[in-house]
Amino acid sequence: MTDAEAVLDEAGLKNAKVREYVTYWAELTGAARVEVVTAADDARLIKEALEAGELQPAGEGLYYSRSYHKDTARSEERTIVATSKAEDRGVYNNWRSASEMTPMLKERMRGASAGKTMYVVPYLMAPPGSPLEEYAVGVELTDHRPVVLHMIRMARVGIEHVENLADPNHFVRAVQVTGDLENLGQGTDNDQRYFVTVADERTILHFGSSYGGNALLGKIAHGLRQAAYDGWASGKFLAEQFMLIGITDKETGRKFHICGGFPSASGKTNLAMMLAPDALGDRYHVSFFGDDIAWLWVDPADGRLYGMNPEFGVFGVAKDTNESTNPTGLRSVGPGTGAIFTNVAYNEVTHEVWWEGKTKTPPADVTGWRDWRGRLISERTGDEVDEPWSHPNSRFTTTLANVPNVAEDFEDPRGVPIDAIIFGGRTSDREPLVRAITDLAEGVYDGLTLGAEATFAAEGVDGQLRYDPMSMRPFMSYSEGEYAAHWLRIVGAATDQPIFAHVNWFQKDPGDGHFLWPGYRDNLRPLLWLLQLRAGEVTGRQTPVGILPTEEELMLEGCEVDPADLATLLDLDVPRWREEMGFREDHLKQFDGLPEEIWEAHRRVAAALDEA
Ligand code: GTP
Ligand code: SPV
Ligand code: MN
Repeated sequence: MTDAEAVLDEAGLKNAKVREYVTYWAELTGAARVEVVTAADDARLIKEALEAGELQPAGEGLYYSRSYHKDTARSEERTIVATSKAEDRGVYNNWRSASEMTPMLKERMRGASAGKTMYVVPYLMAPPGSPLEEYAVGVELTDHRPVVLHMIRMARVGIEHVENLADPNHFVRAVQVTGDLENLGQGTDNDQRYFVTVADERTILHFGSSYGGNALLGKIAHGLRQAAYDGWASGKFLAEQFMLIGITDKETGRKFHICGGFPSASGKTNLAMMLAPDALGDRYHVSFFGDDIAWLWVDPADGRLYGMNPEFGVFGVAKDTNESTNPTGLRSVGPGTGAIFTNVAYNEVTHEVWWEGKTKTPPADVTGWRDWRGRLISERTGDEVDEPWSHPNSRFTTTLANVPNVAEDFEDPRGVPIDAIIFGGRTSDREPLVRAITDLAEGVYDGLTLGAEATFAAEGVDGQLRYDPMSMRPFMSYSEGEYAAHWLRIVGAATDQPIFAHVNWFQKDPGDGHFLWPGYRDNLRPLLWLLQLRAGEVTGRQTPVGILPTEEELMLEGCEVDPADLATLLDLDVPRWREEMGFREDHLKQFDGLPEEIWEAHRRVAAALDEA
């Protein structure tokens, strides 16, 4: 192999701790070459990837890629948080001891990058100058060029982020080794993959995938799991799978910010890219700050909760993105954006891409079209004819700057003050359109009891009804009891408290299964009501599970919702809720050391339901 030291010298990478880390892993993985990457290398790397067939052209400045067909989503089962303290074991973090996992991962990675290039990707998961910048620095080592191209879009990449650190050792070590994808036993008893965050050593070791959250380590492994652990260990901040938006009232000039968690593939990106409904667009504007991760802290200077998006790009679900659901999404991957589409359908003649829901029906002329696995559509027979053309977890990758409604101040290192925190998921019954919660413990309790249908963003769980606390179930890195206490401490330190709410865009008619709420752009309506409630401009009606809007209070002009459906959306199914309280009790009982305030909130809600 080439001399890693010489490569680092040539790149001007001087941080001795980073150099040590790079040379150690170059040696262990047996990579044939080392290459240091900066965002400015993008055009060259794109060209190389096109030549190597890792990417295909998909229009002007647009690219297409396929991942290995057994490597298309996060694997929750194979994802582990390891530390040296058994107290860090939670219900969802798949805790194992670091002394067991680190040697195991090293063994798997040993020699596994032979013949390949090991790319060194220094990155920052924060706008430069952020008060949380010291937690945002990392260096991903990857042996797969498309991972580099995704990282350049999803994080701020360049050696400047690791030079001149106050503590040269304070960066996340994030190693991704792809392995022999065809022989890893994905999904079998002999599964070789492991995706491990050694949280108390700030080291991420992912073996056996080059797709999405398994491989773009700045994103959820660092931005969520590691950052959540750091935020708790330092006592300074929260890191959550939250979107973050601004809403401007153009009439009054007032600006509001809402953040909130919906489980994977449950509407965060769509909400953040939301165009106000036509009838409200003259007055209100929604701006995009983030669609998947928010870090939250309190500024003692003004006592407000602040939030920022650590990411630089969007890794969004393609399915059902179209002119009516998400026109902003389509613009953000338009010509010249440098966007990369993965695992959608691709036309090798015209270079077009297509996914389910992009248009009502697939292209009529199937000439040149191949499905996400690369098989010609024209050669489909029998049952294959009905199979989707794109993978349900197919995605697009683009930078924030390409998002038409990105906020002017999206890179402001100070972050933005948070007015409201919302939770929501795919819940086909019980959960009304919106219910507001003004008490902190009850808000945290509500987040912890978020129940929803799981999606295809993770392998093998699609459609399962399960609790997904704060939408963090797959990203939880320490125990849930501590997590709840940390939430109460951080948000409790704000003298100006945000309002909480639970929203649900996914209630269905039990008869024919249609969604009761039109969703997408219309989701602005319940959010405006929530802000009005916080400002004391509406009162709603108090129920045992929070404040619900009355029909008159919701701005419904131009909204096409069936009156009977609307009545259901704004109603509370009390018997169903009483039953739910029993499930919640069992769910919460799993968590050791859950703060008494959370149990009190649970009992308060249960008692109110009994009286209702
Ligand atoms: P991750 O990136 O996996 O964390 O997902 P996400 O929460 O950002 O979900 P996203 O916005 O990408 O939406 C996932 C799927 O839900 C897409 O297929 C959307 O079209 C669909 N969806 C989003 N919002 C709505 C809505 O209001 N109503 C309905 N019916 N579907 C929606
Ligand atoms: C999710 O699954 O919640 C995502 C996509 O945001 S991934 O980066 O694959 O985790
Ligand atoms: Mn996500």
